[in-house]
Amino acid sequence: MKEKLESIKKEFDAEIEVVKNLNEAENLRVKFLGKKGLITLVMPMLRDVPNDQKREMGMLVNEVKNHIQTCLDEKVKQLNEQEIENQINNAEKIDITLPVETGVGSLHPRTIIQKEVEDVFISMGFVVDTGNEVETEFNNFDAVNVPATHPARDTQDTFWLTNGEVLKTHTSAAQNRILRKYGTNAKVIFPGRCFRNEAIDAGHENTFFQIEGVIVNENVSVANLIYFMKEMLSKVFKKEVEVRLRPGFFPFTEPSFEMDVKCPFCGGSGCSTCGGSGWIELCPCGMIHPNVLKMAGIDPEKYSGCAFGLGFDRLVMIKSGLNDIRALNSGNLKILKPFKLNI
Ligand code: FA5
Repeated sequence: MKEKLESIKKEFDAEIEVVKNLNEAENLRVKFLGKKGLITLVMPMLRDVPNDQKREMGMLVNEVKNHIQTCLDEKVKQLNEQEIENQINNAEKIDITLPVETGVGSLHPRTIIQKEVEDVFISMGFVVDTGNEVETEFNNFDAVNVPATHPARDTQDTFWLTNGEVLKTHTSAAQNRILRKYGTNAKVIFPGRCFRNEAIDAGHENTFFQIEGVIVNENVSVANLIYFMKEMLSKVFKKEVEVRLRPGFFPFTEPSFEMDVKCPFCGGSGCSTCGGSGWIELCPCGMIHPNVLKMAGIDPEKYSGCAFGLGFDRLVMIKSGLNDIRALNSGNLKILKPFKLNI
């Protein structure tokens, strides 16, 4: 029996050396330790061993069995590690030289141009602030001289919340808060999203953007308004532009104007961007109404101010050549991603 055990051990030692994978290791385990394996088959021989040698032979069987089990465990461990190594090095290696569709995004046209406009204002000494999207009825209407009975309310119908607040219809809704915050030395712009109950078409959205600005100090006049607007538009259109003022009406400015810019594309001769008129209407503006200053705690006898708005989507469309405002809120990457500035 001893010889038999030694020959099994020898056979096992030779075969384990050439095992190349987990499958072969399992076959070896079955061959030597399985129910009908060589070690199991040798056990009945113990019966014929003389009693005084039984203990020694029993220990030898266990020794060979343990040897086989330990060698197999070690082999399986090695093969598993090798398998992981192979996966890392070969099969699952990432080839960084392959061209990959990364899906990297780009800034929305609005964001690009908003940053551009803000930078221009900052360079002229303005502070950039912001307004709320949900506003009180007072701030959106009453504080800018549009009391409940004023017909101007009808032109800016909006989405009313059940608590009586509104989705702001214009950036002017922040005027009262901004004027209170910056007081008699205000030089602030405040861009923001606005909402109106609109019949939507290529030029009108229910959700759109405006950029508004106010300047308050002693002796602020229309000249300041024209200077800053002209400077801003010249920088945005990257050329010296001509502007003109037409009379306008806003309850919160007196006098009120519409500022047009001479079409930077055709130079005033008429093209599709300016609709053939040679001028583009861009900035509603005016001198801040004394009532609005008073409601913000500023003495209109001593201080004056001007305010201007910018239909921001309009500017984005002009600069990007988009002819439908709805594309801006669409999330349609085919339109928005290849966006390039015309100017
Ligand atoms: C106002 O909203 C005033 N608050 C602007 C203002 C500010 C005047 C400060 C004086 C002093 P108006 O309703 O005209 O004004 O809107 C201003 C601009 O916002 C428009 O010229 C237009 O470019 C843009 N706008 C208005 N409604 C929409 C809409 N439904 N969709 C897209 N743009 C709009």
